[in-house]
Amino acid sequence: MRIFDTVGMPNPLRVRIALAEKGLAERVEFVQVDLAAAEHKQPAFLAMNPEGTVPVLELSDGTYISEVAAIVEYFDGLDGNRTLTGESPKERAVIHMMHKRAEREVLYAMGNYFHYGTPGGSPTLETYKAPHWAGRKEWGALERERGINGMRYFDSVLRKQPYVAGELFSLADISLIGGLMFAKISNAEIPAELESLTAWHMRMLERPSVKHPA
Ligand SMILES: N[C@@H](CCC(=O)N[C@@H](CS)C(=O)NCC(=O)O)C(=O)O
Repeated sequence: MRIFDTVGMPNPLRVRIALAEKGLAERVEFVQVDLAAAEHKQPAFLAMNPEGTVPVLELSDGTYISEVAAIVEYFDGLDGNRTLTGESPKERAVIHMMHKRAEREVLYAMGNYFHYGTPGGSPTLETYKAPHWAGRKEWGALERERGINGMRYFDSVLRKQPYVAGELFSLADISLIGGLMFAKISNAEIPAELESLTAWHMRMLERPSVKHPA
């Protein structure tokens, strides 16, 4: 299996954390994609993933799987022990819901802030991100606010339970970790009063799969 990936970016990191959690790093070869040069917006890459984003998983039969959640779902099912995406219908549904909230309210919000409200990745990459749109900076700033509100929501969740989806670490935690990484590279730190979110984040940063992702 191959993963088209860019080291240091939050979405590929989510898959690398999942691989470390599952002990599957050895089964995967990583192929680096140059985001700064917009390699992922060229026809050869778009044929694998029309969204033009990393990561993309290539299976040995030529199937391409994009979307972090779909890739994690695949790896989590390989050993018949779904530790990241849940076993029972209820576990699977709650993890899916909380993962979507983390993705939408923090990761995508802060990702939009990064691309539209800050200088972003590189001038070449940002050419693909509507550079001439007059309202881009204002929208980026609104997305930052949305991301901070998302942090407030997760602080309230983590006041009551140890992990984002309940009692166990899951894909939902991985997605929130990715969101906070986007916040960090955009200089949108967690507000100091969000103590439960901050404590959870410190704990996550010490977790072996997060400290040493694949
Ligand atoms: N929905 C996608 C998002 C992937 C994504 O946005 N990846 C970023 C890297 S962190 C990317 O490729 N950005 C380049 C761009 O948007 O042009 C997923 O879950 O895999």
